[in-house]
Amino acid sequence: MGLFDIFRKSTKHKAVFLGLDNSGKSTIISFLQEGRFIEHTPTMGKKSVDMEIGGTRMSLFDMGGQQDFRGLWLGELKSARVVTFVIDAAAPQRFAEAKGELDSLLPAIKEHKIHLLILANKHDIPSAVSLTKLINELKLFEVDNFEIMEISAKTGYGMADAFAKFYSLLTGEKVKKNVLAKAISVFDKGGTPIVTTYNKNEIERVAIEGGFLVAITQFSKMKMNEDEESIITFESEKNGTFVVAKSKNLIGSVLWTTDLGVPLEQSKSALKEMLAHLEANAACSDTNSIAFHVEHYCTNII
Ligand SMILES: Nc1nc2c(ncn2[C@@H]2O[C@H](COP(=O)(O)OP(=O)(O)OP(=O)(O)O)[C@@H](O)[C@H]2O)c(=O)[nH]1
Ligand SMILES: [Mg+2]
Repeated sequence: MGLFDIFRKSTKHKAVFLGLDNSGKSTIISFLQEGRFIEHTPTMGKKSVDMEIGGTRMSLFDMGGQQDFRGLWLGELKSARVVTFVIDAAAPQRFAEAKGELDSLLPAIKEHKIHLLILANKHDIPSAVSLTKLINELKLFEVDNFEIMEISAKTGYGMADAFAKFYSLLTGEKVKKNVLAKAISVFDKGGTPIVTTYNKNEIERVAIEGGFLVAITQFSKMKMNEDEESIITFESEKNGTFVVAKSKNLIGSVLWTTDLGVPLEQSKSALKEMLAHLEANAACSDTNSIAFHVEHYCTNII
């Protein structure tokens, strides 16, 4: 190992992902890397994943959560800046066990001045408990200094906010999630609206809804091959730029404006990624399922 390697090592930030087996640690890490849900088998022992974002190198340690591997946790924790402790919010029968494991980590977390981020995962499951209930049931008010967020590594709910928080804790740099659209609307392939979601500050609801309809109507009139990858923009003087794209079963549209501060290209990719996510995860013939998945995924875009 040369001097340069030592230098590079010292600038790499380490985070350790802990929590019971089946809580979703590996799924969260792969969502952070790929921006989509990937199914995993249980982690045997530990796995480390390197990521580089904006020139910052990060090592994420994905620790196996099964009883046999929990003895490895403390050894990795000491050199970490952040511990992400994942809890399956839809498994209340395992809350006591999760709390027991968390409590056993707290002295080392305190001693080494490690940031603690608790992720209440599986928010997509209807029986998942609320954050307030989780805090009460796990008596988290007894823990000093931690952050807690609600996410779903399956639908993407809250993932961009969780990543922004994670990155800030890990690097000390303040980052904010990029808002990539003012509004999002999804239609079936025949052009019937299914769901429209607005940026919470948005007041021009009616005008925007009208704008989406105009854009979709124009889009539908265009002659395109069934499997042609098409993404088209429509300028609206009043609202901004409507980007429209289709996937196999759906048509999606986002409203982009210059004041978002992100390039149009980024909003276009976000739209394409959202459609791919919906095709893979939602039951495309069921409008309720599409609406549910759009609402969840949109927390990453608006
Ligand atoms: N519904 C739902 N399922 C999820 C979510 N996150 C993970 N899962 C599922 O939960 C199971 C366990 O996920 P993993 O990421 O392998 O869990 P883990 O914490 O890494 O488990 P170990 O490696 O054994 O410690 C998998 O079947 C995932 O698909 C989520 O947000 N919602
Ligand atoms: Mg795992």
